[in-house]
Amino acid sequence: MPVQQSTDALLREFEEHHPRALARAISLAEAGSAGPLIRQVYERTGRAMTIGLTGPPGVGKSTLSSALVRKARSLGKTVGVISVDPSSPFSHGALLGDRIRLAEHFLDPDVFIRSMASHGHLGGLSGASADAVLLMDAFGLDIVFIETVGVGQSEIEIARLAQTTLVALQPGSGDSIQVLKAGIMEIADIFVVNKADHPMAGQLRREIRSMMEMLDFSGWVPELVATQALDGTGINELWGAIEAHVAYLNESGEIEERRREAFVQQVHQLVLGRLERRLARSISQVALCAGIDPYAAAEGVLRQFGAGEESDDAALPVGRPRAAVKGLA
Ligand SMILES: Nc1nc2c(ncn2[C@@H]2O[C@H](COP(=O)(O)OP(=O)(O)O)[C@@H](O)[C@H]2O)c(=O)[nH]1
Ligand SMILES: [Mg+2]
Repeated sequence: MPVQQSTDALLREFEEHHPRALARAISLAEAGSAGPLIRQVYERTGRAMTIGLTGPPGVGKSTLSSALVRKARSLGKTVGVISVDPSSPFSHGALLGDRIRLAEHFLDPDVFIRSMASHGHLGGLSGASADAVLLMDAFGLDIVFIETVGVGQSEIEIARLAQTTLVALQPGSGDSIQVLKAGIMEIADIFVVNKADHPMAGQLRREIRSMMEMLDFSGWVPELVATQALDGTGINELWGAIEAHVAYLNESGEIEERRREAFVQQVHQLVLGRLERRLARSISQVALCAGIDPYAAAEGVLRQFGAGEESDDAALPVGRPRAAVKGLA
């Protein structure tokens, strides 16, 4: 089937709200081919509440997701859940755990659960996840949860897709402080101390508070909520904190900033992904030239991209003396 025709058919089903159309659309996103569809549905995005959930494996993120989905459903909201595991593309252990934890929602037609992998998206897994968020949003889901498995750089990127980011930490695990040091502190809108039934829960709360004292917050100061995801203790408080954050974003106008950041990140990844592919081709061609030195090779490659030394000059604003512009640098 020609690509155009299949996109049209998919778009029609998507607009008619067939869950299988959303499922197919997200599979396209994983393969890096959802572009044409996203261009068609993009104007319908920007309505969903997006909530990122990150933290070390085993802290209870999927159990928390499940409890939050239950809460959202009790409020009559339709929900999407995206589980992402950037750290282990070949092991589906964490994703299997996610499916078990979320099992109670599988039969609910208003809950759409999806695990993400990246087969060929230009922007890698976070690019595919960004597409999935847009697709769920355009599909009309009220709330989209994005769960990532770890606390590395790609998790931080993925968390940035969300308007509200929850960082879940586990009492009695020495890695909490490591997590806080790894740049996670800065992305948290809400800290969740899960497994509050654990004897070390109070100590972890104190540790988070004292780490927070070392940072300067302008605007929103992260909330700290204790939960027991298994029996639902603290979930209402957590929901209240999420709503307070969303209200803050709307009242302060920061919501626009967050949207812009997510947009910039997505464009950056798409452009970078495409450039990297072309770059790899150009470099391997240049590398075949016998006797070329690395600087000459780099210059040759950059020239192919219109970014050689001469073309840099050529790109200076017209009508401005070159010397003056150079002096500014
Ligand atoms: N004691 C206790 N165990 C919990 C709690 N929340 C989750 N768990 C358990 O922690 C384990 C890991 O949970 P999971 O949601 O898969 O964590 P994830 O890897 O962060 O998604 C499971 O065995 C859960 O049953 C809690 O509040 N208290
Ligand atoms: Mg999980």
